[in-house]
Amino acid sequence: MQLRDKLDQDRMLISAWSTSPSEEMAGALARCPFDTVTVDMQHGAHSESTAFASAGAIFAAGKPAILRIPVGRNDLASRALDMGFEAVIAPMINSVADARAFASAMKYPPVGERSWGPMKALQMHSAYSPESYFRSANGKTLSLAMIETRAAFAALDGILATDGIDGVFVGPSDLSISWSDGAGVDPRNEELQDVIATIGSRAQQAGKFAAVFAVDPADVPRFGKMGYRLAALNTDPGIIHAGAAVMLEKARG
Ligand code: 3PY
Ligand code: MG
Repeated sequence: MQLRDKLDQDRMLISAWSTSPSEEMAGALARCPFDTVTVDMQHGAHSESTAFASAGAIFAAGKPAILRIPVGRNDLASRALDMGFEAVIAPMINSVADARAFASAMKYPPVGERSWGPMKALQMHSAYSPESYFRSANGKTLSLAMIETRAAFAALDGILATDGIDGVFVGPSDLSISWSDGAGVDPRNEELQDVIATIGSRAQQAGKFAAVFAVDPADVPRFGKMGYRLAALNTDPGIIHAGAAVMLEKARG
């Protein structure tokens, strides 16, 4: 099932977060019971080649793949869709103009200016003909604009109203830096919770999806109550550390 269809089922989806430049590791994450895997090219160590190979490994495990592009790399957003990623997260979307440029790379005309060439995506999703892929791509692919600064929060309604933007993705670490005017980084700061809740409810009102990076998995049910439909959990090293801690505690009695 495609990511868009899973999101339409109205339950909280959980994504793993792949930072290690390894398709084997991305495939291993996809074989865990996550709903999807996000490959991070902004802060993760992925190159284009490891990211694109990871999309194939994630797809082979029966899961949809999401790519986070580096700041402003809208060329990679179109390319990610061609390579079979079903959603793209764009960091630091701080204005309606940023949102429009991102949406334009993600959607075919008349919504945007995505150029034709989804050869790998067509191989992966073999139920599509070129014509049926073209007709459904704008509706099935997801453009998620990151809200992670005060400027983005101020522009939120305009970003949500932008044609071709399917949802927002909250980055609580950068948001905490911006909110404190650079005083520190504290993604679980109490003061931010109201801001995160407001973003969730405004996205719902606008008929768009809200997603968030969850530093602590214990926060995910609360995000669900705020209207969020997708939460990304920690990074692959974090997941290995957490698993190792559980195993070692058992082994050492
Ligand atoms: C942030 O919290 O700033 C993020 O970008 C999450 O990955
Ligand atoms: Mg960030």
